Amino acid sequence: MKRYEEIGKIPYVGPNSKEPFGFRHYDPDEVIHGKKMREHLKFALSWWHTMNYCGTDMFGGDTGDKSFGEKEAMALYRRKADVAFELMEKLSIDYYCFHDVDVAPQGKDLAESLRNLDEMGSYLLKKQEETGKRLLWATANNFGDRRFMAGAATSPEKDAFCLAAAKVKSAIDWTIRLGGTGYVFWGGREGYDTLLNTDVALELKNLGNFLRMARDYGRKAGFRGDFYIEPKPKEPTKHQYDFDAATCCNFLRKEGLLEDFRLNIEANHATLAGHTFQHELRIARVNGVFGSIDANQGDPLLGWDTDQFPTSVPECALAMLEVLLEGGFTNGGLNFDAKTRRQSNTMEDLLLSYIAGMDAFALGLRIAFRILEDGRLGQFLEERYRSYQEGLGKKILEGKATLEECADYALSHDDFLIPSGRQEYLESVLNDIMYRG
Ligand code: XUL
Ligand code: CO
Repeated sequence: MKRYEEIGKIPYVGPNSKEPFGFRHYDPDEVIHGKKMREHLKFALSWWHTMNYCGTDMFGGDTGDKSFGEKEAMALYRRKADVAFELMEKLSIDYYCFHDVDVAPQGKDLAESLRNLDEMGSYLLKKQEETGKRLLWATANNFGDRRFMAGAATSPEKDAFCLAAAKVKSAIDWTIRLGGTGYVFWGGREGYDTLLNTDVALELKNLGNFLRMARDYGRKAGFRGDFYIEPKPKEPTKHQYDFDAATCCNFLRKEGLLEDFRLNIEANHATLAGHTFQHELRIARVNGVFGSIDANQGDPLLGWDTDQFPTSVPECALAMLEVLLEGGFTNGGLNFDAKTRRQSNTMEDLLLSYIAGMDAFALGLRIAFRILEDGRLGQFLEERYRSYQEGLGKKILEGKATLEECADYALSHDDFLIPSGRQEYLESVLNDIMYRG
């Protein structure tokens, strides 16, 4: 196999090729239904996993090396930025996402950390101008530092709340300067491990206060993109406040934040919550808050957030179907919140993992279009709910019928059969469309 240094731009090689450093399904400039694949998919590189994660786990340290031979902190972060943009170029990825601490080293105090972020932010801006790559979204890491051990916005200590505010303020500033179209709040340690030491009402109130402050600041500073919260049920805390899409919708509605906030749905977070990825996307969609995707997959046999590169084609296809039914991405995109396995510890593995994930989603996109073109699944749904298309059914659906009216109707229509749901048939239709023998 070729070495990283010998690999240039990854070409589209088509489905029959065996070239490991080639795309079998992602042909970035191919136009499908009026849009280039790269515009349908809006792939983004996740800085934290890609540029910083070196394979460490609970039982052992790094297995990889992302120091690129640099010793001094700022030089190292500049070098990481060069490599990140080089990777995006090689992989035909147009966007990236980062936490403040991913792109700039921590200083001896907050002021120095913010100065480092300013310096690196300017460097990223220069790289963007040189390459045409863009920021999809940024966020602040308000969970790693020990001062956030009891949460950030939901910490029992207001100093932690304010430290988080300072970090979010400058991360929003840099989102604006870098032209990012999203700003993410993943709950980090916003949750609890035991009610014996937790005032849930106060913490939730402050979470709302925090998000409102951030929204007000961002809008005042000129941010026109979407704010996102990212549902996750557990890990690191036993009970994360942003459990799943439905919980997040309730919270946003209660706090009056639905105008400005949408959801960033992550596949592995969905399965940790006992849902499918498609379910979470659907719940976000039907509540009008679908925003962006953190693409990855979990392992059904492991009960934690393994953040694997997504390679399950059926899952990617059904996720892309939701995206297409939504009319495509607007401000959001597909961020690979995914890391290479501990044993996949080389730069070549980084390329191979992105290729695997991007190809799975590209194939998913192609299949999703085929599902729509085929029409059988759509027709079945239409037929199944036909009784709501006219007469009393239509009135019910429009919210215009009364309980008395329905009760009267039932008196002369209580002898009816529900048609079969045909689940197995529909699953075989999906197989027909996906696998063409
Ligand atoms: C953690 C996670 C985060 C967010 C950004 O599980 O998904 O990386 O996406 O903070
Ligand atoms: Co995520």
